[in-house]
Amino acid sequence: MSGGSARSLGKGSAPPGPVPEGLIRVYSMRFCPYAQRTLLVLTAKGIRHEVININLKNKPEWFFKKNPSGLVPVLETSQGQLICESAITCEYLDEAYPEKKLLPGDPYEKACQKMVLESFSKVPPLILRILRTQNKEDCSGLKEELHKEITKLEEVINPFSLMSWTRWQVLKLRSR
Ligand SMILES: N[C@@H](CCC(=O)N[C@@H](CS)C(=O)NCC(=O)O)C(=O)O
Repeated sequence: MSGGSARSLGKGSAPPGPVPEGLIRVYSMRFCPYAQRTLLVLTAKGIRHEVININLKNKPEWFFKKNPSGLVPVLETSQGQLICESAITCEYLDEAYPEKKLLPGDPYEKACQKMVLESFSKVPPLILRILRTQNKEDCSGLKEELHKEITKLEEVINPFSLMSWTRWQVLKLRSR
């Protein structure tokens, strides 16, 4: 992997060249939880990739050709194919690099994993909304909602991995 900690490209920057053969590129932003999904899958599967960070507050003009909605993550292959939406990038990577499968083959098991992912998708925006809310009283409903979502997830995910991290984040938010 290369470029993960590189400076972000913004307006006025030169568009990057074609993706070298044997690599896949991910347009990312260092603190984006959605881009982290794609990066986690790339890492878990040992896929050779390069990262280009995008300055989301001052997006390069050329980035809209990669994804007209202007959102990261986006994957680009050496054939110039573009794939966006984090869940779709993850599934694409799992299918395009089948040596080490992450999603189960059984359709029901696969559907279950997608349901968990869909449920978890409610968590990052809630955390962001809480962090952005200045007035602590306004936050209580959001915190309650977050707690409810995490409790649901705890029933299906190993409590010693992702959930223990998320729980720790919630405890920190509660003590604010
Ligand atoms: N549904 C999208 C959400 C991606 C998303 O919201 N990315 C944020 C960064 S965390 C972004 O690109 N924001 C730029 C903008 O809103 O203009 C996905 O799952 O990929």
